[in-house]
Amino acid sequence: MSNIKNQTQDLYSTELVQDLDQEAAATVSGGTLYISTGYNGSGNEIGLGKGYTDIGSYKNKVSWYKVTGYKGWYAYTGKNYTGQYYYLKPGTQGNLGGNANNNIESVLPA
Ligand SMILES: [Ca+2]
Repeated sequence: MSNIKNQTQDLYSTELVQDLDQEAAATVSGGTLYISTGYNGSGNEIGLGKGYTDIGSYKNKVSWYKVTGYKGWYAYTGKNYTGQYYYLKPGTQGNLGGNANNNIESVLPA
């Protein structure tokens, strides 16, 4: 539904990933941030493999996240990695509460 989703799918379908050695491939595939517009992964969901200065149609709608792999992510209340930010620890998932809920506009791998 968005450019973000198309870019993420391209990242994982590209032959370049298949050419990487296993360790590098694990790094690529392990750095995904999943976000959804509803609590507990409900609503629209997307997986992001890199930072976005503007999360497009998900902007100010994200209510849940999941971080796979070993890298954390920063979620910002403003575009271009500005405003208040939250550190999302690797291997965790949860609903966003308080000021974070429906307030994220950009995301960046740690
Ligand atoms: Ca929401």
